[in-house]
Amino acid sequence: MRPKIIIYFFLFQIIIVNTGIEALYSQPVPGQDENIPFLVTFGKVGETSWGDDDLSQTWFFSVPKEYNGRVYIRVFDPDTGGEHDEQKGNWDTKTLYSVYGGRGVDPEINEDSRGLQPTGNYKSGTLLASKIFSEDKQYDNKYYTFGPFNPAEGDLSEKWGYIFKVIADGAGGDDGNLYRYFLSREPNRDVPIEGANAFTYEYTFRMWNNTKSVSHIYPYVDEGVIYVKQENFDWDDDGAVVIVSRVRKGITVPVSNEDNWVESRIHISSEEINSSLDFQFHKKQEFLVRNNNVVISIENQRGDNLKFFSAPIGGVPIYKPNIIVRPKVESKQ
Ligand SMILES: [Ca+2]
Ligand SMILES: [Ca+2]
Ligand SMILES: [Ca+2]
Ligand SMILES: [Ca+2]
Repeated sequence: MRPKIIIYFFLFQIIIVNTGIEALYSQPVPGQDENIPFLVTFGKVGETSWGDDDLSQTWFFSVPKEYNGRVYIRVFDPDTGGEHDEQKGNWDTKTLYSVYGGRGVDPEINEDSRGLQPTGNYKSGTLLASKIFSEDKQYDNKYYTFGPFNPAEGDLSEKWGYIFKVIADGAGGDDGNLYRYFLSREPNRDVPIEGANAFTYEYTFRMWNNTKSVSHIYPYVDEGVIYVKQENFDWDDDGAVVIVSRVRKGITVPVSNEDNWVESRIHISSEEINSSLDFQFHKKQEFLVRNNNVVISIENQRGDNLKFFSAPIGGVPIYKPNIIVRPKVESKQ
């Protein structure tokens, strides 16, 4: 390459990074802007005081209608044992991962499908693949890959494209299974699908064991939202949860301590409609709260749950001080 061409090439790369375009290409779960090390699901007889309220976690992967390649759903460290996981007594946790497609998956049509509680018809759709993992050296600190799937095996939504649902259920034992997902176009590598995304309605995750770390999740605020109710579980009184948006510099919300839910209402201003909020999880500075697992969900005034996207819609919201609004908080503990 001649020097001039090289300069143009690097300028182009800088533009891509600065505009956040790369976010559209990534489907790691947790997402790359979230700074969350792992998802967590405990075994069937896990104690909720360890940080998982319902021993089940549901995620959705959306693939654009235009994509006609293969789809793989990769799970990193699907086993419970060895590295990454949270031990209680012997390693005895079993986790059932199930992948669903077809009609009935779309959570905007079928509320049970959202998997807020592992009850009712939350396993709606057609089972495409499933596998149970226990302590297993073969998959410790390694990937297991579901697929290939044809995009058309997902549930077609006009808005989101083809939707696949993945449920991790605690099927036995009391240890915590920590894991991650990646939606890939290849079976043995993480290769993102352009325009794909992932979302959940109830996020159960592990915080870093580092007092300096800040984790984020990005709920999307749709038309017609007046206020939202956030609910967080088992935060271990670990510092502060702060909400930032393009018109909100940062407000703290009431947080839970041990094995309890705490909720509060946050009024939404019109400038926050059609954008993502940034829920920031700032760890306690005075001492390290270790192995903190936490659950969060958010619903609007109609009781409809907001989606948390791994690649935030509209990008990571940045506070812009030139827009003046006065958000107020009503807490209801
Ligand atoms: Ca492991
Ligand atoms: Ca155990
Ligand atoms: Ca694991
Ligand atoms: Ca916790």
